[in-house]
Amino acid sequence: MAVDYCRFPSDFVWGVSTAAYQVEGAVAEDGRGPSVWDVFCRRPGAIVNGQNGDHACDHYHLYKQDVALMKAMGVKAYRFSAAWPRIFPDGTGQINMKGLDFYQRLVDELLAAGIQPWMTLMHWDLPQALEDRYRGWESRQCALDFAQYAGCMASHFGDRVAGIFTMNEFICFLDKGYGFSDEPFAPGKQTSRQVLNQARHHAILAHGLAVQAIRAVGKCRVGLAENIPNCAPILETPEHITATRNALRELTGMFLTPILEGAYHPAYLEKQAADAPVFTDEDMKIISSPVDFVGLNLYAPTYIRHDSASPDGWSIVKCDEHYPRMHMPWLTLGPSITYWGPRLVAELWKVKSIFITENGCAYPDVPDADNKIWDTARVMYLQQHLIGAHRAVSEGYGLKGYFLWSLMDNFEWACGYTKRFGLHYVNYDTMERLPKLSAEFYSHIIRRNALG
Ligand code: PNW
Repeated sequence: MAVDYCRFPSDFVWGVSTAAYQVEGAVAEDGRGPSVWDVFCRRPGAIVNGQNGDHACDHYHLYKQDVALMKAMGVKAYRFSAAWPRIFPDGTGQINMKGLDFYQRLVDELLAAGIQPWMTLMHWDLPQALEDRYRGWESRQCALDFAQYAGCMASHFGDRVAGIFTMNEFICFLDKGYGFSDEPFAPGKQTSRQVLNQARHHAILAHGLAVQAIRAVGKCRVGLAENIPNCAPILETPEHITATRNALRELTGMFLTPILEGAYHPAYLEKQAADAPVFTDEDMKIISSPVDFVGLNLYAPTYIRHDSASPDGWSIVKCDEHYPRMHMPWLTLGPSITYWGPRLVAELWKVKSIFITENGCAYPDVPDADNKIWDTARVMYLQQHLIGAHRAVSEGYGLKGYFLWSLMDNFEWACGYTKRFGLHYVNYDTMERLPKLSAEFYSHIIRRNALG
C-alpha cells in the first residue's frame, strides 16, 4: 500500500514570494516616486546589460492574471512587497492614494481567490527622496519615517492581510548598499565601517519602531524576513551542532540577535571596536519589541565546524569551486538548511512561529519547441529543501509555512533579467507567463500536502 511521504500539517502555509521592484514595473505611474533602485540602475555598469525594473513583469497591470496563476496552482499565500515610494513618493508627507489603491486591488483579488496576503514593507526600494534628503539609512530620521509609513500601511491593510514583514534582508540594502561588496546594490555607496554600522543600527531601530507603530494600530501580526547566514553543522554531532548554534548567534550579531535578545552580540561590538554603532538602552528596548513570527530566507549553506583552535570555538568550512551549485555564483546546494534554519532559531531564541519566507534557485531555463520548460534541476532543489522543512516541522521546531522564491522570473537586482528564479517562465517581450515543470511539481505537493 502506498504511504504518504513527508505529510505536512493541514494548516501548513504554502506560499510564493515576490518583491515590488522585481515584478511591478510601472515605475512612473499613478504618482510613484523614484526609489534608490531606479536611480542606481541608471549608473553605468551597475546592472548586467544596463537593465532596470522600469517594466519588470508588469505585475502592476497584470496582477489579476498573476493571482489566477497562483490560484491555478492551489497556492495558499502570497508574500509581496509594497513599494514605499508608491505610498509616499517623497518618502514622507502626503499619502499617494493611487499607490495605496493598487495594493487594495491586489489584496481584493487575493482574498477573492482564497489566497492569504502577506505584505513586506521594505524590500530595498527606499524612496530616493530620503537618500537625497539625509543619505537614507545613514540618518536616524529614516527609522522614524519608516515607522510612520509602517503605521500607515497597518491602518489601511492590517485587518486585510495575514501578516506584515517589516524588512527583508538587512544585509542586502545595508552592507551591499553602503560599502564592501563585489556586487554592490543600491544606493551603491562606499562609506566607512563606522557609517555602515550606524546605518545598520538605524535599520534595526526602524524595524522595532515599525513593530510598535503596527501594534498601535492593533490589527495584525508582525515579524520580519531575514537572510541569516544559513549555518549548518558539518556533521550532526553534539559538538558541531553547538558550534553551529554559537556561530549563527555571532554571525547575525548585528541583526537578528539584537532584535530577539535586545543586545548586540558582544563579539560584534568587540570586533568593531571604535567603529561600533552608537546607541542607547532605550534603542535596544525598541529594537527588541516582541514579534509574532520570524521569516527566514534560505538559499545556500554556511557549513560550520567545531574548532578548538579558534577563539570563537567554531570556524566556517568553505565550499570550494567544485562544490555543486545552481545558476548563481553564491547559490551552493545544501538542502539541510531548511531544517537547521528553523531549528537553530527555535533553540536559540525560543521563537514559536517561523516561516521560510524565501527558498528557490536560478536556472538558465529555455523553453523547448512546445514552449515547455523542463526545469528538473529546480525540482530537485525544491524537493530536497522541502525534505529539510518537513523534518523541522516533524521535530516540532515551529515551522508554520514555506514561501517559494519566486512565483515567476523577475528582475534579479544586479543580474538584471539574466537569472531566472521563477516557477513561471516570463517572456519579457510579450509578458507571457509559462508554467515550468517546477510549477506543476509545487502544485502537486500543495494539493497532496505531502512530498510524495
Ligand atoms: C534574496 N546571497 O536576495 C532577495 O530577497 C530576493 O529579492 C532575491 O531575488 C532572491 O534572494 C534571489 O537572489 C539574496 O548573496 C541576495 O547569498 C543575495 C544572497 C541571498 C539572497
